[in-house]
Amino acid sequence: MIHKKYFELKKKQDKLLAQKNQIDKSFYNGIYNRYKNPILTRDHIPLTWKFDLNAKTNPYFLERLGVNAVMNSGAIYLNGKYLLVCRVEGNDRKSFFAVAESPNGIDNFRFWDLPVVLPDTCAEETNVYDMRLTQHEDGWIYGVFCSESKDTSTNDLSAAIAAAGIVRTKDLITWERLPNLITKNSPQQRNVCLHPEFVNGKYAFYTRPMDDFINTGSGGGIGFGLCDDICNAIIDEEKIISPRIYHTITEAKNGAGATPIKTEKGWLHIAHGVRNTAAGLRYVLYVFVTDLNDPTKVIAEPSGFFLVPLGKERVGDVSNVVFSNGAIARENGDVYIYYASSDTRMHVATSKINILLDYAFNTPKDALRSPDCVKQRIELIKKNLELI
Ligand code: M1P
Repeated sequence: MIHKKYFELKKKQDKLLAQKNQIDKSFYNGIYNRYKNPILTRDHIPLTWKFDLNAKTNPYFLERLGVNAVMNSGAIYLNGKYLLVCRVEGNDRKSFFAVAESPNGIDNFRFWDLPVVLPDTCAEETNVYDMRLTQHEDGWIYGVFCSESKDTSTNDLSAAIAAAGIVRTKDLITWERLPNLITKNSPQQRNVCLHPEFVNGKYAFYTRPMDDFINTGSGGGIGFGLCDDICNAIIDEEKIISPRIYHTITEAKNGAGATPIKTEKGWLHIAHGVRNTAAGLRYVLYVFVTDLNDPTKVIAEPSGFFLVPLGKERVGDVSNVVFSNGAIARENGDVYIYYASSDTRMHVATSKINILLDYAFNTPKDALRSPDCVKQRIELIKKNLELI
């Protein structure tokens, strides 16, 4: 017999899942819309994933397997649905992937009945998270994610090794696991993303070389590398295309975010940059565009951040963080940018390709020094004063 508390909680959850989302009109920058509600939180997790519903075996209706957070989600538009492959983190700190779908990309996200089951091919793998989905021109949908294992070469209990795991699928239901990416010159990798097209006949990856699990060390930024065989992916050489720069939003580290979007003017990237503060690391999103024929060549680099945590978004398990590893661009030019706030919940921001390109190409570049930045601003103000 099902415990009666289930029906009470289910009614409450159904109401939450059916809630319409609305543009938050208190925010305006002309570049994108923010929305009033997060699109996915731990309260959206099906009750069947957390409770034993049976009144006999769970007479007090206790949560048996709690869920802590829903965050960093890959995104794809498939068969008329907006699909997110979410990072769901259990109370046990282990993450797993789960697909949530929405009819319109901004609300009514519902998880599929069961979480994703990836082939368990790596005995030492302890945690998996942050999948980037790429609809590749070879016909497969690839998922590239962080595969984390314990670093057994040291006595430090927290030491870990991050590698890029690779899976592929046609339907997000059945997944084939391929060997992890090997980057010959980088001991660790996180935030790796597969480019949607072949480059010089090869598979192309955006990488994030790291010496260490947390600190990138000599890792200079977002890298780019080619490999011949996706079933045995080895990158001999990585070229840094979006470097870390002193006193900018990428000073501490940065990483590829959503799979780049192909536009008539170039590949549009939504990445994350990290700086250090007295209150800890601050993660923001930024944008750059690369050449259609040479994805290693940056052709637009607006200064500063694109999107930052605001209001309630600023607080969570890892506060002062926004992180995106998925966006959907529709044929009509609509863009849905999925981002997590403070490693706790998922949100959407919406824009249009032409607006994002205008932002990317017409926002001045970071002038890198206060005297030059103020000159940029005075130039803008003077032009405006002539108009008023
Ligand atoms: O806690 C913030 C983010 O930290 C990591 O990102 P990065 O490798 O750039 O530091 C990731 O673990 C990410 O999941 C997390 O959101």
